[in-house]
Amino acid sequence: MARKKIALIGGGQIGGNLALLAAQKELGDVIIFDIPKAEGMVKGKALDLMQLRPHDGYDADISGTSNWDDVKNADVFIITAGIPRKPGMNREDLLEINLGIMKDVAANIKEQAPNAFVIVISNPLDAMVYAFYKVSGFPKNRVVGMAGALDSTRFRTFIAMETGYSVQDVTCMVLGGHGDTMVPISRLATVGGVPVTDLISSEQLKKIEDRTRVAGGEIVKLFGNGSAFYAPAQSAIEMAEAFLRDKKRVIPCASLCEGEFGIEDYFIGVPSVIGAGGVENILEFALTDKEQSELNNTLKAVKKTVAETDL
Ligand code: A3D
Repeated sequence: MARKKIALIGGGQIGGNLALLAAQKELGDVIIFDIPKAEGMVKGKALDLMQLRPHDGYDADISGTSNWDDVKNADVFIITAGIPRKPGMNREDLLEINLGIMKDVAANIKEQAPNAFVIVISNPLDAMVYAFYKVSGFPKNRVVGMAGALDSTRFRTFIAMETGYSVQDVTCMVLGGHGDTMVPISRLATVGGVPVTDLISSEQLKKIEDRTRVAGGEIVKLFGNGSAFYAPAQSAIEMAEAFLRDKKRVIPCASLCEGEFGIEDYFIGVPSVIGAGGVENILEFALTDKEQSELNNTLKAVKKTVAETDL
């Protein structure tokens, strides 16, 4: 069977790590695409990664390019094209520049690979995935945003750090937009099936929720120039793997809601089933009044940014 083709649009910090993880997981051949100015950089990264392969013995091909023809008929696209935050910036501050880039990228992907599954990472996430959807005209099941996967692993991490138990046994989800209004659903968080609410105090839990909401900003501040890239890359690779291996994973992702959770026609973080059909389903469940009102609040923030796209 021919190997699958994974196209990474944007070969910066996240793009480079996506390439490494995709190759190590043997998801398929990897093409790192970037603008002509960065062509040498992505060709160099690709060559470096090719030379890492003998250690693990995998045969995936990794290449760098700035020619759209090279990503023709790729199975999966992961888009990180754009600029990241600097300290003091909101994700929304990136809108103007990244929207222009996303429109260009969407038009090119539509032309080169009209049947691909597309994962958007560029920020402001909920507006960027919406923009891709509108410009490409792709069906909703083949367009998804990576955010909830990352926000949930951040929440998991902080719960594990606070309780001292294995991060592997922590399950939880964060819904809503990828911004400070995101909604960690603490009520359903567990450690090995035991409710977290029975393990730590509500004050401790509140601190963890608050840290989760600004976890991206905490890293931006430490870096001084740029944003997180290791965990974001792994989060997106899990989504790509779920699609390529038809795993039916249930991952919080920015999916197009058409009535689910009372949300109409917006991409926002909801539990999504990812398999060979792309986003195959959204798992709706009963929220408490407080959770629903928090979700309505985060939707307001998403609507505001989406309105600024004029799409
Ligand atoms: P960075 O290392 O700057 O890489 C971005 C790359 O995009 C650069 O190599 C650019 O040259 C390239 N690029 C710019 N314009 C184009 C274009 N038209 N076509 C192709 N490539 C282009 O940034 P990064 O990798 O750290 O972050 C990438 C994006 O992801 C940013 O917008 C971040 O804000 C966002 N991000 C999102 C999350 C989420 O959880 C949603 C987390 C972390 C970062």
